[in-house]
Amino acid sequence: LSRFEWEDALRLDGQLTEDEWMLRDASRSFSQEKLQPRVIRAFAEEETDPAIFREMGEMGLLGVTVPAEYGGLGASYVAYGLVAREVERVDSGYRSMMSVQSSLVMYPIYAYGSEEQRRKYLPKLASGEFIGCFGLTEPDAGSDPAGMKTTAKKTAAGYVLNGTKMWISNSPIADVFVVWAKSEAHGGKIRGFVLDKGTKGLSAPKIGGKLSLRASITGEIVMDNVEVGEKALLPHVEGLKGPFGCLNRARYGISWGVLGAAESCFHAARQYGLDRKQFGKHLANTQIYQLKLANMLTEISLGLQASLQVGRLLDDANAAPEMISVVKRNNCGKALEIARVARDMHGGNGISEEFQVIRHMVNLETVNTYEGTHDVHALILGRAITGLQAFY
Ligand code: TGC
Ligand code: FAD
Repeated sequence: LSRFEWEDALRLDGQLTEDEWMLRDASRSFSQEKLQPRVIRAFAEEETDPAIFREMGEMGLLGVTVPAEYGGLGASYVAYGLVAREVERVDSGYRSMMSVQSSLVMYPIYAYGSEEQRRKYLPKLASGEFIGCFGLTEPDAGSDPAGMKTTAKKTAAGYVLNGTKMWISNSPIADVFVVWAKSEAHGGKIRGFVLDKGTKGLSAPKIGGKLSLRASITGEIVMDNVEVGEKALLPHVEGLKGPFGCLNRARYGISWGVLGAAESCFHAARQYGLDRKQFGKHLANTQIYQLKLANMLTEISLGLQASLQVGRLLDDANAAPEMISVVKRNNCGKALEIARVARDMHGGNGISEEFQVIRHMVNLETVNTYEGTHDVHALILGRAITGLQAFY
C-alpha cells in the first residue's frame, strides 16, 4: 500500500489529463496571484472590478468549453469544473462572474444562436471585452420560472419586450443581456433574446445591501418597451429547455466550485488547529477537532469524485440532468456545512474578515439557493425516483 496524501485523498490528480492539469495549474496561479489579494477589500466595500473579466479572458478562463474558432479553448467539462474550483477557492462571487459569462451567456449564444450572433458576441465575451448576464428569475418567478411575466410581442421589425428580471448577476455592468420571455408569436412559449446595453428602454439597476456574494455585482433587468430586431432572437431553441440547457452546465460547474470554497475552509481550519494552543495543547491534537477535519476531508473527496464522474459523462454527451442535481445539491449543502464548522473551529477569529472562512460561509448561502435551491433539487430527484412531481 502507498502513502496517503491528505490534500488529495482519493488521488483526483491522477485521474486528470495533462491538458486538464495545465488549465488547473494556470487557473490556480491566476486565482491566488490576481484574485486573492483584492477579495477582502472587494467583499467589504461591495465592489466588483470589471477588469477581472478582461484578466480572466487573457488567461483563457471564459468559455473554456466553447470551440477555439469562437474564442474559447474547446476544453473538456472536467477542465471547466477545475477552473471553477480554483476561482471559488478564492470567492464564490468571482466564480459566479466566470460561470455566468461561460455557461449562461456564451453557451446559449453558441448552442442556440445564429452564426451571425456567434461571430458578433462570442470572441468579445471570451476576451472579457464584453460582460454578459442571464435574466431568467423575476420578482414573482424564482423556483418556478414557468411563471415568468416578461413578454415579447411581435412587431413589423422584430419584437418589443416588457418585464423585470430580479437577482441578476453582472447585470449593472453588462454589455450583453441574454433574457428569457414568453413570446406571443410563438404561442406563448419561452424564447431567448440577446439584448445590447444602451438599447432604449433597457436598464439594470444594482441591488445593494447584499450580505452574501458581495464581490459579485447583482442587479435587476428592467425592460420597458424594449424594441429589438428579429436578429435579437435566439433562433434554435424554444421552451424552458432553453434556459435549463444552460443551467445544466452552470449547476455542474458550481458542484466543483463550492468544493474549492470548502477546501479553502478545510485547509484554514487545519492550519488554525496546528497553530493555536488551548489547555496546553494544540487544538488539532484534540479528538473533536480531528473528527471535524476527518469529516471535511471525506465529504470533499467524495464530492470531487462525483463531480468528476458527472463531468466525464457530460464530455461523453451521456449525462442526465438529475445527475447534475445530485452533485449541485449535495456539494453545495456539504460545502456550506464545512464552512459553518470551519467558522466555529476558528473561535472568535472565525468572524473576522482576515481569516476568510465567514466570507465563504455567507457566500455559500447564496450558492445553495441560486441555480435551483437545495430543496428544489431534492424535488427534481424525488420526481425521478417516484415518477410523481411534488412541485405543484
Ligand atoms: P418541467 O415540466 O420539469 O420542464 C419544462 C421543460 O423543460 C425541460 N427541462 C429540461 N431540459 C434540459 N435540462 C433540464 N435540466 C431540464 N429540466 C426540465 C423539460 O423536458 C420540459 O421540456 P418540454 O420540451 O417537454 O417542454 O418544468 P417545471 O416548470 O415543472 O420546472 C420545475 C423545476 C422546479 C424543475 C424548474 O423550474 C427548476 O429547476 N427551478 C429552479 C429554477 C432555477 O434554477 N433558476 C436559476 C436561475 S439562473 C441563476 O440562478 C443564475 S445564478 C448564477 C451565478 O451567479 O453563478
Ligand atoms: P423562491 O422560489 O421563492 O423559494 C423560497 C423558498 O421556498 C426556498 O427555500 C425554496 O426551496 C422553497 N420552495 C420553492 N418552491 C417550493 C416547492 N414547490 N416546494 C417546497 N419548497 C419550495 N437568477 C437569474 O436568472 N440569473 C442570475 O444571474 C441570478 N443570479 C443570482 C445571484 C444572487 C446573488 C442571488 C441571490 C440569486 C440569483 N438568481 C439569478 C436568482 C436565483 O436563481 C433564485 O433566487 C432562486 O432560483 C430561488 O428563487 P427565489 O429567490 O424566488 O426563491
